[in-house]
Amino acid sequence: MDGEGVEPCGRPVFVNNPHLDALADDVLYHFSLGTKTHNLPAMFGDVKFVCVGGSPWRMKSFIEYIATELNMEDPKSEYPNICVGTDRYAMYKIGPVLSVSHGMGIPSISIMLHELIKLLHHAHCSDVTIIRIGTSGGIGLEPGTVVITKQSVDATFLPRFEQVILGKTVVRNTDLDESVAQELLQCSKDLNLFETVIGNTMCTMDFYEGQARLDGAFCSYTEKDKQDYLNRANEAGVCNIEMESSVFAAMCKLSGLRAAVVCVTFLDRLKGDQVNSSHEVLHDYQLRPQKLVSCFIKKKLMTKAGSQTA
Ligand code: R2B
Ligand code: URA
Repeated sequence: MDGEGVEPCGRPVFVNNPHLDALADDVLYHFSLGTKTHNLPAMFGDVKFVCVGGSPWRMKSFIEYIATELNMEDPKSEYPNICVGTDRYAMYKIGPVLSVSHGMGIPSISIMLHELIKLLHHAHCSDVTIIRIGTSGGIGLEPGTVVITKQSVDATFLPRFEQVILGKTVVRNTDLDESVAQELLQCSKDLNLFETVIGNTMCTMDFYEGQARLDGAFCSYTEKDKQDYLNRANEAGVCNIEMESSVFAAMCKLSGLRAAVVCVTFLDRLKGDQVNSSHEVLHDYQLRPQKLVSCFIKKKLMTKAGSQTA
C-alpha cells in the first residue's frame, strides 16, 4: 500500500537506499506501522510540518496546543497515539502537523528518524519542514532563554556528525535551514514573550561527563577543567548543550527536509550543573519552543491560504 504512481509535487522527501525497492513490505518496526499493513499516503500524505521532541508526554501536549491554535481541536479532546502498537515512540497528528517523540540521545533519535523519513517518503509527502523542540543547558544565558540553532557542533566545537558505518567513520554535515531559523526568530519578536537567540548548539553523547558536569557517578576532572572547557565552548559560539541536534541536522539534510532546532535552556551551565528549578517553572520553560513553533506554523499556513485565494 504505497500509493504507487502518485508523484509528489514540490520538494520531495528523499531516501537513498536501493535495497528498499526489493522489500515487498517495509516494516517501520519501532512505529508499529508498515507499507503493507497501513495506507501511509492516506494517513500521512498531507503532512507539511513535523515536530519532534524527547518526551512522549510533551509531544502529546504539543499536538493539543497546536490543535487549539489552529482551531482544529477534537471536540472530545481525543488525540490518539498513532504508534499505539509500540511503546518505543509516540506519534500524534492533527491536519498537516505531525508530532513525534524521539527519546534521549543520538541512537534513539536516529532510529526514529530513519523510520520517519521512510514514512514521509512512502506517504509521498512534499515540502515538509521539521523542527526539533527540546530542552538544553545554556551557556551564559538566563534560564528560560530559547536558543534557535545556527550550527550543531560536536564536543570539540566542530560542525560535524560522525557515524561509524561498516567500521569506518563517515563525517556528515550538520547544516540547518537558515531561513527557517530566521523566520522562527521573527516569530519570537512578534510574540515578545521570552528571550530568544540564534547560536551554536553543542550535541553530546552523554548528559554528565559528556557535558562537563561535576555531579555524575564518575568525574575525573576538576572544577577548573570544567569551567575552562565551558568557557572555550562559549568562545566558539556555543549557546547551549543538548544530545540530539547533530544527527538530526545530518539526517534531515540527507533527506532534503527543511530543518530547525529550537531548545529552551533549563539552567546556566557556567553557574551550576543540577536542574533544580521547580516543576512549574520547568513546565513553563518547556512550553516556550512550542509557542514559537506554533506561531511559525500558523504564519506559514496563513501565507499559503492567502496565496491560494489571491
Ligand atoms: C535534552 O534533554 C535531555 C537530557 O535531559 C536530552 O534528550 C536532551 O537533548
Ligand atoms: N538537557 C541537556 O542535555 N543538558 C542540560 O543541561 C539540560 C537539558
